[in-house]
Amino acid sequence: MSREEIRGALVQRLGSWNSGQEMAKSLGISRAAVWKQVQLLRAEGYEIDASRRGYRLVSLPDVISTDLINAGLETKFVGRTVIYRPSVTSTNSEAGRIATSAENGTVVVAEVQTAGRGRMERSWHSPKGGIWMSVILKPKIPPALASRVNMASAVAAARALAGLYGLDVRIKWPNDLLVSGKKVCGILTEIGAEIDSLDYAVVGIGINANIDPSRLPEEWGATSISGLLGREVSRTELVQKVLEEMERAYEEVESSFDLVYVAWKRRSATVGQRVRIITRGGEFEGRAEALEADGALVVRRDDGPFERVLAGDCIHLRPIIEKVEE
Ligand code: BT5
Repeated sequence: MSREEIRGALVQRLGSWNSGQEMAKSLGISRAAVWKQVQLLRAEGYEIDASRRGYRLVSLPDVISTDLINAGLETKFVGRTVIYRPSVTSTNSEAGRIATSAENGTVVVAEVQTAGRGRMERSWHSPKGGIWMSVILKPKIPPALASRVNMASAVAAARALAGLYGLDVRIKWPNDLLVSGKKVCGILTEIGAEIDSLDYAVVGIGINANIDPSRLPEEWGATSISGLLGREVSRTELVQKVLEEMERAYEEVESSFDLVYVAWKRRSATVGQRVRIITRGGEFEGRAEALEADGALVVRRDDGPFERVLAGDCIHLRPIIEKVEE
């Protein structure tokens, strides 16, 4: 336990000196015991200076932990409870199991997922280095408006990536995040509801953070943040930023949904594109014309009519380049 406490004390005062004697006194252990714990933290990748002034944490390793996420998290309720697991089947499944009794804003985050899930029973590749987390939300809205949570989550994740790294993040309908046309983040929202009220939404967010993009199959059209930036990023900082943006967007959903809707439309990668739409009812091609407030994509079909699509898959096609007559 004392290693956790020493880590917590150093993380809170990152970059500042902490007297070994005072640490020992406040934890009720010997100075030699403090030294031993510092050695163990160094072995975990924490860069810690030691001098006569005591100990100073210089940099954090790229590990995810509850106390690292909590230190400096500027939210009121999202992420106030963080459940960290080194390995799970799926953070969405784990969160779904506890959702009814959990506090609004509880987060489940894992280092790896052994059976990560995409939409429509597809699988989601979740190796070490990414961010795989689920946020339990309990908005006071009817189930018919649940798509708003989905929109807000895509907007929040996009704002986080744009805000931290200056990336031009676009939302491919319904809610994949693309940078330079490649997918860096996928979102899977699952809900528990009665007929007239939403009990909870579990928002699963997967971000390819520090993952070598050459290890992602070509046909996925995917990349990672480290691949785009040419350097690794702090996953702790990214998790915190996503949680802060989730809280902001969630509050907008309850008070001024228009802000979310406008941001969602503004970042669209899909409107204006030629698309192939695949729904349970069949497939068609056309031009994506608009996004509506209920989350629907409006497509002008090649065979004539406009169609509102509420659920399904969307593939961006290459534009048809018409031949200019000589
Ligand atoms: C999604 O599904 O994009 C939603 C992914 C949600 C993942 C998070 S991680 C935390 C939480 N816990 C879970 O179990 N899930 C959520 P979809 O649009 O269906 O995309 C799935 C498809 O993307 C797959 O069929 C692959 O083609 C591709 N894919 C799989 N892993 C990928 C990855 N890491 N990066 C990019 N593409 C991937």
